[in-house]
Amino acid sequence: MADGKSKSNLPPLSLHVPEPRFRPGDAVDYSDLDIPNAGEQARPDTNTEPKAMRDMVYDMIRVLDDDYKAVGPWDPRLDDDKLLEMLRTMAQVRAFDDRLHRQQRQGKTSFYMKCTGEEATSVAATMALDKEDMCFPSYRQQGILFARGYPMVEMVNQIFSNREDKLKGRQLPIMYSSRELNFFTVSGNLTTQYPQAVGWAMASASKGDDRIAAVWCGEGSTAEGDFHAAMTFAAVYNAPVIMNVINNQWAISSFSGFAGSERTTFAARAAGYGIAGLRVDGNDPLAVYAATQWAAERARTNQGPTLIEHFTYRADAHSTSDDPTAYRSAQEREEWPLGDPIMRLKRHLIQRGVWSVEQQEELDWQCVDAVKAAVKEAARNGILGHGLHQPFETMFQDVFEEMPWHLQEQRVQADKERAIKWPDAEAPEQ
Ligand SMILES: Cc1ncc(C[n+]2csc(CCOP(=O)(O)OP(=O)(O)O)c2C)c(N)n1
Ligand SMILES: [Mg+2]
Repeated sequence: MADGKSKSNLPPLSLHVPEPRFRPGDAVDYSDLDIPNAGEQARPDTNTEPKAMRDMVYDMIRVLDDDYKAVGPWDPRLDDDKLLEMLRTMAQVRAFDDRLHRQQRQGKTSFYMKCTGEEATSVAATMALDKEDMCFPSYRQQGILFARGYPMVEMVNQIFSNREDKLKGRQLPIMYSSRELNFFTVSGNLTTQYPQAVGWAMASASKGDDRIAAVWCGEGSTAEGDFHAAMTFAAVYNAPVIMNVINNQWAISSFSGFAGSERTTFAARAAGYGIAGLRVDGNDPLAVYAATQWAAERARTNQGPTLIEHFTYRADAHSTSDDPTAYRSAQEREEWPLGDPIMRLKRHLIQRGVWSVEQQEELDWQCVDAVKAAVKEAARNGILGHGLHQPFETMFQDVFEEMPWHLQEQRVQADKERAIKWPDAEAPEQ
C-alpha cells in the first residue's frame, strides 16, 4: 500500500481512537454499567490460587446494599466505633479539600488537588492496614495521612510552602511526605511509586521483616511502563504488596478508555501476571476495607501480591488547574450509580441506629472548624507570595553530602540574578 497499490481486496486498515461516551451537554445514561448486587460475591480464602479466583477481576465486591445494610461474606463486621472513626475521617478529608481548594482560589497557594468522591479508597484502605505498613501514595491519597493522624496544620504548611513547611518548599503543594507515618513522598511523575513500592516490599521480605507495602495509582497511570515493570517484579518475587488502582474514570481530560478500559477491567491486569486481583466498589467504604484486609492477610502470610481495582468516580476537577466542564458532561457526577462514599456510610450508621442526620450536621461543622483553625495557624507561618518561606539557600542543600560543581555554579548564578531582581533582599548564607 505504501506505493498506493493495494495488495489485496481487504479493506484498508483502520485505527481505533477511543472516544468518551458523554461530552459537555450530553444526557448521561449509565444503565449498561454492570453493577452486581451487594453481598453476592464469594470471599475466597486468602491463600487461594490466583487462577482459581479469576472471575473476581470482572466482578465487583460490594457490601452496602440499596438499604445501606452491610450484607454478604465480605462484610468486615466492624464495630460502631471503628465505623464512626471512618466516617469522621472521610468527612474531615472532604472539609479539608473544600477549604484548601478555596485557599488556592484566594491566591494563598499555587495549587490544590481534591479527592472528592474517592475518600473511601484511601481512608478505608489505610484503616485496614497496620500503621507500620508502608504506603506509597499518588497525589490523591491525602486520606492516608488523615487516617494515620497527621496534623492538618503540617499539611497546610506544606501547601503554603511557608517557613514551617517540613519539605522546605521543594515539593509542589500537596506532594507530602512523612517518614514517621510510613507515607512515602508523593511524586508528580506518574507511577514511579509502583516499582518503588514493590522494591520496598521485596526488601521487607528479603530481610524477613513483617511489614507489607501498599501502593496507589490512578487508572490512567496503569498505561505507564513503570506499572508493568512493577507487576512483573511483584509476581516473580511474590512480593508482599497491595497494588491499588483507583479507577475514577478520568485522567485529567482523557477518559479511562485511553488506558484500556474499553477492552477489559483494570483488575484483569492481575490475571495476566498470575497474581490475585479484586475489583471493588470504591464508593463502598466497607468493601474497600474488606478487600484491603483480605489482600493484607494474603501478603502477610507470604501468599503474595494483590491488585485491587477501586471502581469510583472523580467527582470534581482533576486539580485547580483543570476545568472539567470543557470535556465531560456535568450529569456524570449526578448520575454516578455508586453514589457517594460518605453519604453511604452515614446512611449505614443511621440505619444501624448509632447516628443521625443532626449528628452528621454537627460533625460537618466540627470538621470545618478544625480546618479553619489549621489554616489560620499555618497562615501565620506564611502564605504564597508573602515572603515567609524557607531561606533561599536551602534550595541547594540536602541532596548531596558534598555539593557537586554544577550545583555550586548554579547557586552562584542564582545569587547574582537574585541580587539584580531583589537588590534589597538579604544576601544568602553561604
Ligand atoms: C510521567 C507523567 N506523565 C504525565 C503526567 C501529567 N499528568 C499528571 S496527572 C495526569 C493524569 C493521571 O490520571 P490517573 O492516573 O487516572 O489519576 P487521577 O488524576 O485520575 O487520580 C497526567 C497525565 C505526569 N505528571 N507524569
Ligand atoms: Mg483517573
